[in-house]
Amino acid sequence: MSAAGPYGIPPGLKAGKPTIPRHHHYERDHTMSSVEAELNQSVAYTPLQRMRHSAAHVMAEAVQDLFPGARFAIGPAIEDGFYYDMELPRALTPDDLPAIEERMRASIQADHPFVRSKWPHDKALAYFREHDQPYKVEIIENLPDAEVGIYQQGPFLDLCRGPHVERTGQIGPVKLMRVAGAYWRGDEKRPMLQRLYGTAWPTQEELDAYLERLEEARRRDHRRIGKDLDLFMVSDEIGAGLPLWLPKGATVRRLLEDYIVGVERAQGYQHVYTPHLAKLDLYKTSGHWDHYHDSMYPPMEMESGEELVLRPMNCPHHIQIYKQKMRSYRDLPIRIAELGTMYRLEKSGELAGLSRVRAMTLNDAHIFCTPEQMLPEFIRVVRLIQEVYRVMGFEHYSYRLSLRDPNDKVKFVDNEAMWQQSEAALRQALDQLGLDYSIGVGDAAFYGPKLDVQVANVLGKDETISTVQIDFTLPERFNLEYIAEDGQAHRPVMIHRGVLSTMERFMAFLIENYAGNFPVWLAPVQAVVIPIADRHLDYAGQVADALRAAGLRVEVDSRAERMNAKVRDAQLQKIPYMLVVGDKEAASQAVSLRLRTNENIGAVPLAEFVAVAKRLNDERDQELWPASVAAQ
Ligand code: TSB
Ligand code: ZN
Repeated sequence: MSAAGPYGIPPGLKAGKPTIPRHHHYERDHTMSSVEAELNQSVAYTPLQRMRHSAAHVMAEAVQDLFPGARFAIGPAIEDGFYYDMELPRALTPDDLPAIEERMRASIQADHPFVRSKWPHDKALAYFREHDQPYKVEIIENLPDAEVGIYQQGPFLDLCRGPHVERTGQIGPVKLMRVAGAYWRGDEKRPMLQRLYGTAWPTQEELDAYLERLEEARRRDHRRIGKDLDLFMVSDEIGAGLPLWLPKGATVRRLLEDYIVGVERAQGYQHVYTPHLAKLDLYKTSGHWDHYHDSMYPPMEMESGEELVLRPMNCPHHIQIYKQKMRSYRDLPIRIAELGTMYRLEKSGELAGLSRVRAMTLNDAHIFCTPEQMLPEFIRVVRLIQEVYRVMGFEHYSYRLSLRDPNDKVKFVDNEAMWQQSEAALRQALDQLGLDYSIGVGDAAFYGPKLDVQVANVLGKDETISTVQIDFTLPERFNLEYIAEDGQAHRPVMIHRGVLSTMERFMAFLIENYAGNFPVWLAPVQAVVIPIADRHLDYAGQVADALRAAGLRVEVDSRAERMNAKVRDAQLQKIPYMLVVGDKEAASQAVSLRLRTNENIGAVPLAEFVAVAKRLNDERDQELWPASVAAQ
């Protein structure tokens, strides 16, 4: 298994270096786009990055030519391409891109050499001042060196350490992608610049393949599919990161919740409901306020002086339930589960559709157990995760052992012995399971290490779905106890675990994983009955009733549209089954079955269709229709 993702998207396509339109119209700098990074990374450039960095200069040359007075900031190579941040006399639109591209091609055609020189600090300052390039001036002012690097190709001269290709003719096929806003030096208080993104590849085939991958990613993007299939929405009037689940998305969510709650019940979990708010003091005791403060909504002060917070995690609530009674070793393990709603103040630039939100419901549970039970309980959780992934048909995922960063005493509790002990326990469990895993230093929870299950989204970005965490910290902080066989009070261990992740992130991943083609059991509408003429409406109603009686979700398309249009619409909605009914079908109590894949199965007796669809549904089968059930 690998985290490379099921879409053939190379690890290169990462969020933060986006090449796909986003909802936010300004970019946050996640990686190497700071001025310092650009100036320092020259050494690290691969030949491809060097070529792309040269393409950025050629793009700036074209912009300078088309927009006299343009001021340039920085223009690095990034994953899959390059950008340049610029201040222009007017805002660029997508319509501007072809003209800029054309000038770039002319420069590439002209095969200008990239001429490198070193200028004394003063000379460079004077030059860029004279040419009204304040951003370059600011960069030079911050450079300690006595000399600065200058590169010139054709008419364009730039402050740069390089390296570059030798001649513009060595730049492969280029394409400009889009323009976004970006603050100078990533600082909201500095000017907003225009960031023009482009890509360049050694060959046209590679460029085409890249654009095709992007197109496929766009087709699978859960934000787009979520809209097309009416699954969820966001509203400016509600707020960023606060998604609304529409009826169809809510149907899928409820099915997932029913499924996971059933599985958990069978495994001895007890489900609870607890409030989304608690006193701030609770989170001071737990350590959230000290270590997780940045992700918490500010406290609300009551008239009584009491301070309440929206909970960022459910653990302290479940701990109170554990503490409600004196517990004996005979009661353990106690597995308290909840579809627990929680709120995290994620940074606005990091919000992404459903996959990173601020209001979310976690398929959460906390297992309270004896130290001896910890290993077997941990292993049971991992097996549960594997079983759920099998049912979901997930193939591409990987395990990450998430450890603390020993130098970070702010994000992680400072307790050397605790970390040693919990990491050793986790590694022992992983060895016993025989799992391959990577290590994420700094990815632990503040209270303990985790095993995270990682998938890749369509943007190629790695994200965590399931998580299993060993915690010796919170039992200590909340003074948890059980009476052991020796009659003495002992400290239990806590395992925090999420199997489906939050319903939000899970839904985002499901949509992208299936490209919106939910398996039969999860499809919001499983079948649409399509009467050929109005006189078939009665029979269509009977067909729908038969499906509903079998627990299937069905709609009748009684619109005055042509049959083909109805079939096409049902396919666009990715409804698994289209049941066309006319005179023949009505007379023989049959349906003419067409699949969303456009495969035409033909006439199937109604009773048989219902039986097969019900079986696929009830067994949560991934198969759309068994090949063995053909037309009669
Ligand atoms: C498992 N206390 C534990 C719990 O008991 C906990 O909250 N762990 S967590 O912080 O790792 O979050 C659990 C899961 O929620 C993550 O693995 C991730 O899949 C999901 N998640 C975290 N933050 C977000 C977010 N902002 N939007 C959507 N899902 C999120
Ligand atoms: Zn927890």
